[in-house]
Amino acid sequence: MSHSLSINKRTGIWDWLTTVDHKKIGIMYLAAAGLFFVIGGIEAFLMRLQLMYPNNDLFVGSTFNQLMTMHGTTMIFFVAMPAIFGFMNAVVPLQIGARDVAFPFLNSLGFWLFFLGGILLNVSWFAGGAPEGGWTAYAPLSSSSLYTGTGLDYYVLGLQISGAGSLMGGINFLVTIINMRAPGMTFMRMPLFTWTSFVISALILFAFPPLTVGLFLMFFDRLFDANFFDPTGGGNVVIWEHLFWIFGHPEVYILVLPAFGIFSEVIPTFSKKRLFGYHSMVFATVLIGFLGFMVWVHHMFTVGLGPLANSIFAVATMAIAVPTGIKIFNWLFTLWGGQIRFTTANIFALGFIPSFVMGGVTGVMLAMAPADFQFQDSYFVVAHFHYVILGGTVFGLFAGLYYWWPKIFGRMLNETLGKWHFWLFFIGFHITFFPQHLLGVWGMPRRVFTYLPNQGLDTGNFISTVGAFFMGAAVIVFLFNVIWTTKRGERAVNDPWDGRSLEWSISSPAPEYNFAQIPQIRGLDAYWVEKMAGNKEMKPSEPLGEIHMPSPSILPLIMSLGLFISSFGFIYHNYYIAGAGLLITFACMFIRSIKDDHGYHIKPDEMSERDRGITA
Ligand code: HEM
Ligand SMILES: [Cu+2]
Repeated sequence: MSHSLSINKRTGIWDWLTTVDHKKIGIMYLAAAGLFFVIGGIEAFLMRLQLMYPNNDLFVGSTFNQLMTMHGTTMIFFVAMPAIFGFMNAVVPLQIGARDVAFPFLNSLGFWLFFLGGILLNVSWFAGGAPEGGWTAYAPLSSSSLYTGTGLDYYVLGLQISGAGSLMGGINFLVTIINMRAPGMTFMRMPLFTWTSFVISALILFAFPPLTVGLFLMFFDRLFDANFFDPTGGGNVVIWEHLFWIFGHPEVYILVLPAFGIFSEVIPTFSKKRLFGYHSMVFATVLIGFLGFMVWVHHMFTVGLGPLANSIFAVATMAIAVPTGIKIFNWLFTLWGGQIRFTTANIFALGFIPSFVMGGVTGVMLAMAPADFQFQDSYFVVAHFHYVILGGTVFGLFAGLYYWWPKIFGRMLNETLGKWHFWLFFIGFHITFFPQHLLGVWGMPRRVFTYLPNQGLDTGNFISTVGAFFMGAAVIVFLFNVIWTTKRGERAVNDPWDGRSLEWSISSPAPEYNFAQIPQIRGLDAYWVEKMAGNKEMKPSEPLGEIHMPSPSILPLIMSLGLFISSFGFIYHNYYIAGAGLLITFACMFIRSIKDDHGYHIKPDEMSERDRGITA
């Protein structure tokens, strides 16, 4: 509308609801992931309580199935995904020397879609029961309304809405990383976390559409009695499995590659060495990303696709061990001879290595198709995937939190509490999940709510639940650390860890425009290069001038609310509400299209002296 140059300063809650600042959106992603982590963690804990003793009757039948489904779905879609987006938002623009992401408005929209999708899914608890088809929602458990009330409708629409948000986020980061790197920041000078973010953004671009299509078909099956997957109407359950795993397998790499990126930042920093084999790390990342799309059928060995298909996918799966092995050795060689500092971030990285390697080994075991006929749907599988997603992704997320917390929040997390957190978590993790390998081979099936006494499963299950107590304690220590730090934590300097990449060259937390002057990049480990040349700061690539900023907007939230409301209309077959919700969303899109918004400018005298480089 107007070409106003006034600064739209907003404060308090309104600021958070309307912000398009990638750093604030990053914090909101992290906070939301934290909230869902607590919910998903409680669900896990309740399941373990039920399984602590044979013939227990705490949460049985449908209740257990709901806990299991919601735990898995929550952890994957509403904890690991948003936490990764949180770090990407908080870190990637800083690492490439950019002032923002390519599409700030879209970034905010992506967050609100994810968040309201997660809320929608959790509403199901209070609306007649959560979904109970497992996080994979296999048909016909999921496609026919005969089976599970409205729970699965919440699943379908919750994932659809949040999936749209993830797709937008992925596209945004692809464009940001391709287009917005500072002068001199070639692809081969990008920090590894940015590299992994780039690769997983591409994976999101290709992996989420199959899920979207699958969910739409399931939506039609459930709400309009179509028969895509429901065999009673001539549908085909295997098609759903293909669509799901064409998304689902790359998804596990979407979750773990950024963790690899985090370790590739943390280990060199705390070894005071450059990352060993940078080029091979980049190559391995791209190769893993590519192979991630070639192996989805290893989730379907027992479907009956035949020995030829199974063999091809088995070999392709095992091939991924090669680039992954390259990465593991590069981390070890980075540590070798380094001046290692055992900070909390670094011990999470070090603890990750053996844990993840074990998950990798059981992965290769599962990849042998004939062996998989035995392991299939046993607790061995539960042990395997927790070793990779917890030992990989979650360890990575915690390492990243301790590493970047000062940059994100301007305060240092307490290291003593951090160490307590690590040891309780690490020990608890192995106590919980190691016995599950054995339980699996001893015959305990996956997704069961009880077992009989004296069949050799009692001790293993008991130990496993004891481990869960340790992990619960660890998370409480961490939450306490967060609260304590926010109140009285030590203030962070710009570069508390003697870091190597660009984000450490600016103040903690970063000013809203990130860089008063976009820096000139002269090599890999851009900031380290300057430090070694005796410089305290990056060399600017441009004179100090006005900085253009995007305006905040409430539209992304309202747009997402429209879809949220409309979902209830679909779930309860009230098409007035469904239509009204969609109308809200389309109206927002219309307003966004016709409104002429040029953002605003920050003038040099509005920047703090420190960020302008006036005081050293
Ligand atoms: C905090 C400790 C955790 C404990 C104690 C725990 C425990 C469990 C249990 C008991 C099950 C049910 C297994 C079954 O009956 O088949 C389960 C399933 C699952 N968990 Fe966890 N879990 C934890 C953390 C995580 C994390 C961090 C993730 C992912 C980021 C995760 C992802 C999953 C998935 C995807 C399933 C499968 C659900 C399904 O089959 O629908 N879990 N977990
Ligand atoms: Cu897979």
